[in-house]
Parts: sequence; structure tokens; C-alpha cells
Amino acid sequence: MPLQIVRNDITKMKVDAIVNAANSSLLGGGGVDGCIHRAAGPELLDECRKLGGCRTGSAKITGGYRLPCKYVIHAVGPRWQDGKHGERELLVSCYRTSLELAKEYDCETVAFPLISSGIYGYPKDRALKAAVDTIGEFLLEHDMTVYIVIFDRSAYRISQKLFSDIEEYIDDHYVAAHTDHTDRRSEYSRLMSMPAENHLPGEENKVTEAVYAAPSAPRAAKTLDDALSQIDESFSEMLLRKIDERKMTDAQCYKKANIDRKLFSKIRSDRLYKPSKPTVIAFAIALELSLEETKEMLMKAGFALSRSNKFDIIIEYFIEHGNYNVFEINEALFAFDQSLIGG
Ligand code: AR6
Repeated sequence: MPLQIVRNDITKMKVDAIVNAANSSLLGGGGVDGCIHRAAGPELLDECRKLGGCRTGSAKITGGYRLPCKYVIHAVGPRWQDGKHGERELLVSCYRTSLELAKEYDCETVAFPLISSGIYGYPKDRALKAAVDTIGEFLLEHDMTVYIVIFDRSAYRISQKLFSDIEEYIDDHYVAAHTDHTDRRSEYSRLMSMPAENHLPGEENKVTEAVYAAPSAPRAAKTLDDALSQIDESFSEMLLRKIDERKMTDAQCYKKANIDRKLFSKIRSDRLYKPSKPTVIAFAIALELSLEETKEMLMKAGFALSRSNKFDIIIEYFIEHGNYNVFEINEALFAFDQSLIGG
């Protein structure tokens, strides 16, 4: 997955480059800067002294020394004042410059902390949004795996309003689905386990209802050849068809889905490829499929959207609200402790 949000100490990341949230002197400080200098050893400071500082919104690169990465990119984020002093532009520029430096040094994997969101006071949710938007945009044009490393969970918070809306949506759908489902199933078992003559007056109709509600058996094919000839369009075929219908290129689709190019090639070359459920959902979101189409695509891969599962309800919420931003959806999934989509 080209963009991943992980919880870790950035000094432990085994990537080509990690990004430091530095200050314009580049001579070290507290926060993540202090951690990186301590883990890299004094040679890092020696090299930093030769760089002559760095202006806010920009970045410079050094070796990684005792860190498990090859390079450290020192980015200088803005101090938060009130949001009206060009803070977002400067922060975006930090991410862009760092990504361009990483590209120039042929880095395939890069890890960022949430620049400016600690000592410099940038509100964490806005810092995260700026990071996700800027990195997401860069990844539409470049092949790289980028990690946003967050230290404390509270950094990864969707807005309170969105959180409450989704929570309410989950409550409505989760509870309703469970009650409905359980009642029907137990009613079905009760009625089917007793002889018809024991049914209470009027229950004949209930049996019919319950039988209709029960899963129906598929029509049996006469021979194996018959059965095989009934094979439907596969997941991979549906995906490629939808990409054509949407007049997208393959790259536009897999990048928007936050899916790795290699994984996409596998899917493309194997018509019976069996994807994971989050991968199918990532493509459904990238293709902006309706709820019906999403369900159809899931079914082709052997999955369904269930009302007994928070992950599924959150996905349904976003599709129903016409919000197909994979990064925002992942923020919401993360906030509700669900696995993320893509990859
Ligand atoms: N790994 C990942 N993230 C971390 C780590 C770590 N080891 N340690 C802290 N964070 P900050 P800033 C998170 O204060 O706001 C320094 O003195 C932390 O939770 O390190 O850009 C510099 O020299 C927060 O979300 O950087 C500058 O003077 C994020 O990293 C000034 O601080 C950034 O917090 C820069 O302030």
C-alpha cells in the first residue's frame, strides 16, 4: 500500500529515509528531533553543522549513521500561530520538498512523523490532513511507499462531527441488523423443528415467510461441465470492465485505490485472482461504485457487506454519503479500530 499510517517510534523504521521534524538551525532539539539525533549518534550533528541551516517550509538531507535508514531528511515545519500565517502552505511545502529530495536520492520507502504537531503546536488533526493530502497527491505521480508514523493514537483523529455521525450510523444499522437477523433465524429454527400440526393458528404463513427468508439452495447443474459453463464474470474481469467504463487508466485506478502496482499486475494477469476484502473495497471506492455495484464486486470475490460488522457499516456510510476519499475513509476506520483498506 503506497501510503500507510503506522504507530511506531520513527527511529525504528527500516526504510530508505526517515524525515526529521527539525528547526531552522538543524542543530538538534527536543521531540522527534532529539530522538533521531540520540539514535543516529554524534556524526549526524557533525554533518548537520555543515548544512548552514534550513528555511521554514524546506528540507535538507544527511546520512542515517547508526539509524536503520540510509538517510535522514531534515524538514523545518512552521510554528502554529492561528492558522492565518501561511502555516498550511509552509507545512505542505515541507512534505513536498522532503518527498522530492527522497525521489532525487532514489528512496523507495520514506517515513514521516507528523511534522509541526508537537512542540510547534500545529493541531494534530489538521497536521494529519495536510500530510495525507500532500503525500496522496505526490503518490498519484510517483511510485514510492510512504509511512506516516504517529506516536500517540490521539493524533489520528477524524473530526468529532464525522466521528459522531459514523458512530450514530453504526448504532442504527448494527443494532437493527442484529435484532432483525437473530429473530428471524430463531423463528425459522423454532418453526422448522416442530411438526406442522403443532404450529399455532396462523403460523402456516409464518413458516412460508421464514422459509422465504432462509437462504435458498442454488439450482444444481446437471453435469460438472454444465456447472463450469455457468461461471460468471470474475472479480478481475469486472474490475477491468469498470476501469474501462469509467475511462480511467489502470494506474489512475490503482493509485487512487492506494494499491501497489505489483498487486494490480497480479490481478490483471489472473482472471481468477482471489483478492482480500479490503482490496476489493479499495477498488470499489477508487471506481466510485454505487452501493449495489460494490456489493456485486464483493460477491464476485466471495464477500459481502454485512450489517454485523463495523468495518462494513463504515464503508457503507461513506459510499452512501458519496465520499470516496480513501484516505478519509482510512482515518475513520482507524478511529474505530478497524483494519484499513488498500494493499
Ligand atoms: N517517533 C515518531 N513520532 C514522534 C517521536 C518518535 N520517536 N517523538 C515525537 N513524535 P515534535 P515539531 C511525534 O515536537 O512539532 C524540536 O525541538 C510527536 O508526537 O518532535 O515539528 C525541533 O528541534 C508529534 O506528533 O516536532 C524543533 O525545534 C510529532 O512527532 C521543534 O521541536 C512532531 O513533534 C519542532 O516541533
